[in-house]
Amino acid sequence: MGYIKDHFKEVADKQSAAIKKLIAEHGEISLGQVTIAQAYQGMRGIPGLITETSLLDANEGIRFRGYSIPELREKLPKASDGKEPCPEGLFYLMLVGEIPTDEDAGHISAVWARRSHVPNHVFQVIEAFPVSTHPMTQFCAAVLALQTESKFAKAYEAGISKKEYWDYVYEDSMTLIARLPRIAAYIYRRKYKNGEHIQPDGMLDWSANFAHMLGYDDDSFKELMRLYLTIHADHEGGNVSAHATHLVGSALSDPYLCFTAGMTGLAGPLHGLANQEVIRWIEELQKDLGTLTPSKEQIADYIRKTLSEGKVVPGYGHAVLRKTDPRFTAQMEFAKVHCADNPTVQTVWNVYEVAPEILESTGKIKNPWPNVDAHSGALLKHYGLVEEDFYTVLFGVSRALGVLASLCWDRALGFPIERPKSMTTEWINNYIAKQ
Ligand code: AMX
Repeated sequence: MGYIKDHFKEVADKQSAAIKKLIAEHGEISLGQVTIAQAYQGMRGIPGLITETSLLDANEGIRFRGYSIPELREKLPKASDGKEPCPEGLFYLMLVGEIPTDEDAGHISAVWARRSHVPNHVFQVIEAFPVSTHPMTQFCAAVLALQTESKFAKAYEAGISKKEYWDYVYEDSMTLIARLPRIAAYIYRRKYKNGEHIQPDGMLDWSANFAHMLGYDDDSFKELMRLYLTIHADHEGGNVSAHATHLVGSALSDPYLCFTAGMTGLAGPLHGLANQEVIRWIEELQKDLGTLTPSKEQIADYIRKTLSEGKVVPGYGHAVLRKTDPRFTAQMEFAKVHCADNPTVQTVWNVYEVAPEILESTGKIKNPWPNVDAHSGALLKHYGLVEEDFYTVLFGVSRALGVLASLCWDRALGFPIERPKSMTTEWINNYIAKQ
């Protein structure tokens, strides 16, 4: 375990010193101005957060430590039987900023396998919910229940130095990530498979073991999980799940509490729940038109109908992105190789052909292109994982990698409690009057 943690500390200490110097020398440089409109409209475009793990370019999409998704698919270590990147390698990259060797990624895989045992009371908490409870609610509650295991919370109570925070946050993050697949699979098998649970296989990598515990042992589904859990991991710092995790962490809440906050945000339909919404929208479209492969004209009419009912077309639009999401493209490429004949996949592609023009023509949608959620449901359905209520949990398991790597950085860099200034509309009116 030691060498990756030591290496992280080495890299973080260097960065911390560089940041101190940067603030001392350039701290007064303005990053831009904040307008009244931005304060009312979701703080869009206000540069106010530092997140080291990834950076989003409005046109190119996400880059993790400078690497685009196609580059990650090429450069990150693969499982011995696979071609897709392993999320273990992406976690290493986000944490230390370097592409890992096979050995580094294998090491993380082994640590996660070793720490994957979930204490019994967590299952009891899950079992206390009616089976009908949404999987994201069960997931958030289970992560919260796991908080009893927090080394950071115990160490803080015992009175540790600020300099040691990062160490315990790192340990908690590694343990939490290790346990998430088992928790998620438990919720899945409880809700949809009569509680017939599947024991973990310690010989498999993190994603393949997750696929196995869910009940899908097909090699190409394991590959899909590796890709899925890699591309959903991080999307810089301002999105709801990343920002919520970071914000709660700034109060020195432990990683379990922080990640729960991130996940309750991911559960919203404008964020992570969109993957569930997309596939429902597509299936309703297929049902309404009585065919699995409606024509482009029929799809266009259906999109117009959705808009006229005052609803969003799920899977389209983004607060920052202004082009097709490369995470959509990566899934499309995967589908072309593994399931190009699937009618729902083809319908996703046909929606892609017609939706942008129609959305653009409304004149108000800033980004008419598909985001990550526009494709994932069709792929999961293809492999038989048909229970779309569960899709956001898959997203959440992946998102842990980015937000927890970032949380390690937050504590290693000694970031303070976050507390932006808020105003009342009365204050704004007085301010305008004084101009
Ligand atoms: N369908 C219909 N209308 C849309 C739309 C869509 N896909 N995307 C944006 N709009 C509308 C907005 O509702 C808003 O309308 P209003 O002025 O009447 O309130 C207007 O266009 C301007 O919005 P915007 O600036 O383009 O978007 P935003 O930054 O406010 O919101 C997002 C971004 C993602 C919430 C929005 O595009 C949306 O609701 N998309 C559908 C849901 C979705 O796919 N979410 C997943 C995003 C990725 C993720 O986090 N997983």
